[in-house]
Amino acid sequence: MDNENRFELKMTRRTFLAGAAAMGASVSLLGLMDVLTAEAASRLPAAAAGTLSYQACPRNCHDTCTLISKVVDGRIVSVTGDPTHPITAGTPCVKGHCYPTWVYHPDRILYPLKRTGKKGEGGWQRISWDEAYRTITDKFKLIIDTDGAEAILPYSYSGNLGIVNNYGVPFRFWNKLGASKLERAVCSDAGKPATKYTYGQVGGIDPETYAKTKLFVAWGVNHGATNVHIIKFINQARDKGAKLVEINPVRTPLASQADLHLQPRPGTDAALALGIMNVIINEGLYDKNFVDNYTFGFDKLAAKVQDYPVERVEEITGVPAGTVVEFARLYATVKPSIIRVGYGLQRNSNGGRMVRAISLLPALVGMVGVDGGGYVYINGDYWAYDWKALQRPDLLANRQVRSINMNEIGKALNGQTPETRDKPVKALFVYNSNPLAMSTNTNLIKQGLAREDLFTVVVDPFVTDTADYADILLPAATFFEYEDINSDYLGWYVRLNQPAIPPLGESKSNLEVFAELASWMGFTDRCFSESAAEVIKASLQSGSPLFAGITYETLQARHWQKLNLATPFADKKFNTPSGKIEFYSESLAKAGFDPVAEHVPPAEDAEVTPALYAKYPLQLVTPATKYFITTQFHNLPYIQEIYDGPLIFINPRDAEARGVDTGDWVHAVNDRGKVRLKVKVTEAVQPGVVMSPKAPWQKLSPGLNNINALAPDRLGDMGGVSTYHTNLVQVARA
Ligand SMILES: Nc1nc2c(c(=O)[nH]1)N[C@H]1C(S)=C(S)[C@@H](COP(=O)(O)OP(=O)(O)OC[C@H]3O[C@@H](n4cnc5c(=O)[nH]c(N)nc54)[C@H](O)[C@@H]3O)O[C@H]1N2
Ligand SMILES: Nc1nc2c(c(=O)[nH]1)N[C@H]1C(S)=C(S)[C@@H](COP(=O)(O)OP(=O)(O)OC[C@H]3O[C@@H](n4cnc5c(=O)[nH]c(N)nc54)[C@H](O)[C@@H]3O)O[C@H]1N2
Ligand SMILES: [Mo]
Repeated sequence: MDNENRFELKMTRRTFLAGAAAMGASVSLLGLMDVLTAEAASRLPAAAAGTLSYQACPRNCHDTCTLISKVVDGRIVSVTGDPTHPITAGTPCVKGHCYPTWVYHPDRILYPLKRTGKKGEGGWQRISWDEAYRTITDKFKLIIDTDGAEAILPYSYSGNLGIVNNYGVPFRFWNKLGASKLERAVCSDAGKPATKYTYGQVGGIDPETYAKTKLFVAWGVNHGATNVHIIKFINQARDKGAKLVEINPVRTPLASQADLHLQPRPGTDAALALGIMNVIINEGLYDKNFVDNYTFGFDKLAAKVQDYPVERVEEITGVPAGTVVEFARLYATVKPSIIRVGYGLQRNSNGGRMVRAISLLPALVGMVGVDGGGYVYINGDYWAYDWKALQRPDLLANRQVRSINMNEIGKALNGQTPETRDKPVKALFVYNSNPLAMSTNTNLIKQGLAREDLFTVVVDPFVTDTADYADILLPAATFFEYEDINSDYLGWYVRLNQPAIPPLGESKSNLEVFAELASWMGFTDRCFSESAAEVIKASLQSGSPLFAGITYETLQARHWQKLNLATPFADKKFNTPSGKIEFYSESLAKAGFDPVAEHVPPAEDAEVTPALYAKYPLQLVTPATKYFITTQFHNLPYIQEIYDGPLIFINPRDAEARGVDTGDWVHAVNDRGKVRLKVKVTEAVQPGVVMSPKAPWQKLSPGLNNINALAPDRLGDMGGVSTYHTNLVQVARA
């Protein structure tokens, strides 16, 4: 069915007309389509034979590539990047190049399976879809009768960011069922409220405008791993003389090329930002006109920064006072400038406070609402979909259901949260996620998943670490096998995802799985029989001006479309209580924070927890690596060939003190767990800080444990966010 949308790039007008009729595309779009496809075709290297179709890479990634796959004799033979897309510009990342081997991986699950061995051991028997659905829905009905629907917990996050298959149809099912809600706060949820207190919205500037800047500040973001397609815009600016500053406890590849690299201790960036503002204000370098007209509470900020003289900032952050002054002067005088804040730093116990402090800087120097200048954290609130049509919250029918924070999944499965103490989770339904590899305190999760009285379903293309604990394992189709749309969370696009091939084996899209589960549950609502195309059409009908001119039909013709959005804040209007950018925020005060900004030390720290620090004196940060997207791709042969991990970066001083050298195996330990890692001695990290990337599979790692066995399940200061990087450990030779 989905395959009707297959589409040949080099089709003739006649074959196109037939195809357009099958797709229901409007004939008035023909002219436009011919022009665009001809342009795309002319720029594709030797793309001649084979059927081409367009995918929107649904991995959780800032870049969100538009891919073009070629099918010969029913098989995908190549995947490349759309050469006409400004961000993708013809090339996927190292992982995108591997997609054919991902789709046709011999380990793909192709049939529904039930577990035959013990939980965690694997051991599978093929069953029919009917048996799988009957087992799941019989169990769900029993649980609903005895414990209520809230005893069922869906667990999903970002394995696939499709609007239909992740954000849409599954929610309809859970709402209808009345299952517990999952608070999906692993990723960026502290930085969002933090930014909103300042600007009244989260959405920031277009990454394509980076090319126009004179100063680019990458603050807690690792472009070389997580934003590779964006580096070209930074380089375009640098070619015209722009300066690059990196602020990161780790010397990333881009930091090693930067004009200036500030290397604060993890969890100290609020103090750093306040120190920078101290210099800018006390030296009179701020934009007085902008501050007077468009900001609120400058006097309070001016008073607050007096607590952060550069000498004290050096003590807290480890950044030399002279470097703080040098950067402050640069930032106040070189314009236009951009601050790009990553998500890594807000995954700290004080991460919301850090983003709040940083977000004040652009306002101080008038870099808001200007072309080539500004602030960007995450642009997800430009996703102006019709969320009600997509997720159908009305199906909950006013039932109040409990909410469980995904960062506490281990505690929840073991009855260690207030919500689950008396009302245990009886069934867990995992899709688009691999919590046993990606979440925190994974030894506790393992203990929960091993519960004999827990019924677990996993839907995934592969037998992941989590899947080993499933009672029923369902084969997920990949995005090359179904239709969807995607949005970037950094770039400003809506993108179509066409199926290239039919689903392999008996695999199914999430849409199909949830629609069929609904039918087995006896749910007769019309929304459970909608096709992907119908869901897409409904989702685009929000009436938002951002989506003006973006329809299912135009996406069929053009594959991606830019949002109808101008420079944010060009009108200098802010959706805050004062209508201005708030240096002082009553809402922040009401939420229990300093109304301006403040540094509080991380929750695991020499000063705050001295006994813990005495045992575990190294701050471990566990950010992204270019080889994986969180847990995905670790199982691909090509990635395994080039993957250099599981590494731990350690400063020469700390290595010497422990008698270890590059290539040695060590254990990183704390009270939560023990992980075996390979040493890389490097000055990329300062003494007292170690780095080991997220998030290999446990079963593909030495010692059958990954770095998240050490990660704390404590929640951050804002938004219930995860705190992976507030993590003290000790390292010793294995
Ligand atoms: N140490 C450490 N750990 C971290 C982080 C960190 O900074 N440090 N970051 C955290 C963050 S920010 C995030 S967002 C999470 C991400 O973690 P997750 O949201 O779990 O994302 P992935 O690992 O990308 O993918 C999860 C699973 O989705 C499956 N999948 C892919 N496509 C489909 C599909 O079409 N259908 C179905 N049913 N399944 C599919 C994949 O095979 C994979 O097993 O990781 C977190 N983990
Ligand atoms: N290749 C690849 N790309 C990815 C992912 C992946 O796993 N691999 N993951 C995807 C996901 S889920 C997300 S959320 C994004 C994340 O995208 P980013 O925000 O770029 O990624 P992270 O790697 O989590 O963290 C970025 C940086 O924050 C730094 N950091 C940690 N603590 C602090 C601190 O206290 N202060 C400062 N200044 N810096 C700090 C780390 O050293 C790291 O270099 O990337 C997405 N893209
Ligand atoms: Mo994320």
